[in-house]
Amino acid sequence: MRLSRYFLPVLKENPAEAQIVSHRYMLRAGMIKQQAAGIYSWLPLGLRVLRRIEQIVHEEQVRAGHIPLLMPTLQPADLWRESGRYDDYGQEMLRIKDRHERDMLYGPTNEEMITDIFRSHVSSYKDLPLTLYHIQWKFRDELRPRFGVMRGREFLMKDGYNFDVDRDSALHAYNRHMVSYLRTYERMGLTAIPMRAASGPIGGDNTHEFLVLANTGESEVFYDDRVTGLKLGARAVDYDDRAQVEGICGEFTTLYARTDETHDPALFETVPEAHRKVGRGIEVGQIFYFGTKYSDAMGATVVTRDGSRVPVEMGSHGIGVSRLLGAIIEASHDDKGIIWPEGVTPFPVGIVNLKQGDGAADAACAALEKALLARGLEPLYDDRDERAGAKFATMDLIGLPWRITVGPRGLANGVVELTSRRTGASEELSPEAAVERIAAIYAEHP
Ligand code: P5A
Repeated sequence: MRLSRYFLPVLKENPAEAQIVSHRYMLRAGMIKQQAAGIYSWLPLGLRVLRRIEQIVHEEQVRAGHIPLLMPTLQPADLWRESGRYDDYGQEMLRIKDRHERDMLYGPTNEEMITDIFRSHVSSYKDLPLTLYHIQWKFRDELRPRFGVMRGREFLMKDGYNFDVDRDSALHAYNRHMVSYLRTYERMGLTAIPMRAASGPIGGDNTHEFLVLANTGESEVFYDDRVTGLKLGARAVDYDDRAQVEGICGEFTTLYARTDETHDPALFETVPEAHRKVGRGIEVGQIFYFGTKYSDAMGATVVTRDGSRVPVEMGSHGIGVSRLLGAIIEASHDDKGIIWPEGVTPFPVGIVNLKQGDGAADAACAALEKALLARGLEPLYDDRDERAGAKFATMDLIGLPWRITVGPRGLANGVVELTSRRTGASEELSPEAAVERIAAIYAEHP
């Protein structure tokens, strides 16, 4: 992509309404535009990151054996009357009437609708286990929408729902989600700690939230700081292996880590003092096991192996897809701008032409662009007729992890400069070697 033809409306000034760094940088980098409180347009650069995050979420869900579908944003109120939540949900639910005066709502979550799909089509244990998920916009009329996409009213969520014949199988689904989420967040360059939580309006008593530590987080967290060193890494996971998956969950949930809702001061005291930490965190996901709460209320039953009919066991599992952009920026930035982890960056590399209009520099940039594209790596080429300083400032603000700088002086010696946004370290190398290096870096971040 050539910057001269792109739509990247960067702001020079700090927007007054943004209280936290991620919101400020998302506005300044031309990623989002607010259209109403808690409701945003996703401008091209923001959309590219959102799509990367969605892609990683999809890949890890499919790897865990979960199946995508797509449910609508608008739902009939009658489904929610069946579960009793139409009245319970209160003012957070946006209620709408259609032209026939039928009560509708903009879905804040989809437990009822997925249970309705299930009961219409599945009636035997032979079709289980089954986990269906989608990535879809939600609406919650939050009392205090704030911090940009972090607490929006309209926001993008991955929500998945498991259906199992018995409790053991449903707990395996719960564990499978925990492990797939750990991998998902790691691929985005995040450390997200599973913490025992409270279930709120979703229900059930077995639930974990995933928290990214950040001073600007909305939740107070209490933890043994050794949890921050745990990594799933590249280990092979067999999602059908109940013992292995349960073992990994044990590894990540044994050390003390809780939100203020479930904090147990006496138990916390047993953590060695040097490891006892209190901080703040951003909730980027939550998983729930709630058994038969919805299947009982809505009559979703299956025939078991012995011929009896039982309500299906369920859980639901969510990732805050749009919130993740804010969380990643909170975790990865400096005073010049965003620093995208390779896994989610909108473009893998930027090309800065120090002397637009110089024949050799223009040709070298075009050749680099072509060579990178041939490797499936689309660069953002700053081909504007601007000062070098302005080009660097834009690149630093939008946070591409790598930059190739091309100028007549280097080219005379056969070199370009490759710079890491994270460390600021630069090295000179031939254009071909720079392409190889970028390709090698991204081979580790499919
Ligand atoms: C699980 C999936 C649920 O709704 N039902 C379906 C369950 N869980 S949840 O914890 O309420 O939401 C899941 C994740 O969505 C993100 N989230 C938000 N993101 C941006 N703005 C909001 N207002 C908002 N509310 C929830 C969080 O990351 C949460 O973990």
